[in-house]
Parts: sequence; structure tokens; C-alpha cells
Amino acid sequence: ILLENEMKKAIKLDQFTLEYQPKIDIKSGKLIGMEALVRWNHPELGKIPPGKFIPIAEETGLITVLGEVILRKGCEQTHRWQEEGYTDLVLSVNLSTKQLYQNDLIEKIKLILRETNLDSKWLELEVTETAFTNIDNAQSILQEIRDLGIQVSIDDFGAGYSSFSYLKNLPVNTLKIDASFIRDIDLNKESQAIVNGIVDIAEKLKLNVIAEGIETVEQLDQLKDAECPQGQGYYFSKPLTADTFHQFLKKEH
Ligand code: G
Ligand code: G
Ligand code: MN
Ligand code: NA
Repeated sequence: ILLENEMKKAIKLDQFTLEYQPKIDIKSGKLIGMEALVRWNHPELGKIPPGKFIPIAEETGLITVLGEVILRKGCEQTHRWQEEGYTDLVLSVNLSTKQLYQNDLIEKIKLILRETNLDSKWLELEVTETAFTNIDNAQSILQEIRDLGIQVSIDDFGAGYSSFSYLKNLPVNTLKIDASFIRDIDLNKESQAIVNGIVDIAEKLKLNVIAEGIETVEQLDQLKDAECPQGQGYYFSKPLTADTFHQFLKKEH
């Protein structure tokens, strides 16, 4: 079976769905938003993880249309939740590097926001550092995204070829600390020091920070000590279907 063909069919048949993972304000414990994560339950092959099909979508160029499907679904759902009174939630959507340099990206985003009636201030795009190999190109496209009123987050921050020049030159709002630093933060002095350092730099640069992959109360305690403002991970909640996330909202508010 060629996954590329299956993906084309699945897009036509609307078989891609989204899950939503809560993002939490660490001090208050309040919900601040959710990260959309794409899911594919293939009728014969079963659940195929995004780590498997996203790279193929990128190689084949299918990520362009799949990315639009994902963004539209996320914006539609967020607007629906807003209509039910959950008006202060930011939707984060992962953007692959290929999408960032797609030449009609800005037009497509504008169209989707208009069609789904979502105000751009409730949308955040998560971009990894691999998108920043050409910093001038990255700067101009990120600036266009910011000019639309959309927020930008550096995903997996610290895991790749992080360079401080990104922080100096790129118009980003948030650093999302890579889960590898959180995994051993309660045991490892180096991870503690790095997380503390990222939080301090972010504060001085007036950037937001979120820690991802929080699984235990010990990890959370370390992040409280570091005064990391926001967190995400299985400790709070795994990614939830739209229905289950709705239950979570009702409990929360
Ligand atoms: O959801 P999970 O942890 O299995 O995701 C695995 C990888 O797939 C992560 O790197 C995540 O960023 C990526 N991913 C999940 N959903 C999306 C999506 O909607 N778009 C893109 N481009 N990547 C995604
Ligand atoms: O690359 P990105 O950060 O977008 O990927 C997020 C991925 O991490 C998703 O596939 C999500 O399912 C997964 N994830 C979210 N929270 C946790 C967690 O606490 N522990 C682990 N191991 N994975 C997580
Ligand atoms: Mn992400
Ligand atoms: Na990440």
C-alpha cells in the first residue's frame, strides 16, 4: 500500500481528525488554549501516527492541502467553542517547514480565518527551528504572519540547532521548551539550569514560555521553581477528541 495514495483518498473522504491538548497557566491551573494534533484512523490499517504520515505528506507536497484541512478544522472547532461561551482559548496549530514557505500560505490563512469567522488573535502557529535555516526568509514570512495578528511559537525549542540570533531577529511570541529538557528535569541539574535559563531569557526578551511533555508532579514542581508560566503534557491531559475536550471545558469553567 502506498501511503501517499491513501492520504489523497483520506483527504477526499475527510478521514483526518484533530485532537486537542490543553495548555495550562501553571500558577492558576487555568486552561489557556489547546494544541491541535492531527489523527488518522485508516479504515483497514488502523491508527497511523502523524510521525509516520506527516513526513510523507511533506515529501510528496500533500502537506499543503492536508495543512489547510487541519487549519480549517481547528479554526471551525475553536469558533464553535467560542459560540458556546468559551471565548478566551488560543488555538495552536503546527506548521511544517514546507508549509511556511508555501507561496500562497498567507492568502490561504486569511481565507480560512474569514470563512471560519475566527479572529486571528485566537490563532497561534507552532514552527520548529528547522524552518529557520535561512533567517531572512524566515523573518519576512513570520512578519507577514504576525501582521495578520496571529501569534508564532518556536516548537521544540532548544532541541535542534537553536541559535540566539533567532531570538534577536525573528518576530516570535513564544518559546516552547522541548520535552527532552522536561523529561529529566527533576533529576538532572543540566536540564534544570537550561530550563531556568530559557525562562529568564524569555522574560527579558518579553517572550512567553511554555514547557511541553510534563508528565509528573515532580516535573511540575521544578517548573514552578523555575517560574515557567505555562505548561502542557499528560500530567494535565493527553490530547483529547473534540467531544472529550468539550467535556473538559464544561468541567473547567
Ligand atoms: O501527536 P503526536 O505526538 O503523535 O505528533 C507527532 C509529531 O507530529 C509531532 O512532531 C507533531 O508536531 C507532529 N504533528 C502532529 N499534528 C500535526 C499537524 O497537524 N501538523 C503538522 N505539521 N505536524 C503535526
Ligand atoms: O512536535 P510537537 O511538540 O508538536 O509534538 C507534540 C507531541 O507530543 C504530540 O504527538 C503529543 O501527543 C505528544 N505529547 C504531548 N504531551 C506529552 C507528554 O506529556 N508526554 C509524551 N511522551 N508525549 C506527549
Ligand atoms: Mn507542537
Ligand atoms: Na514540540
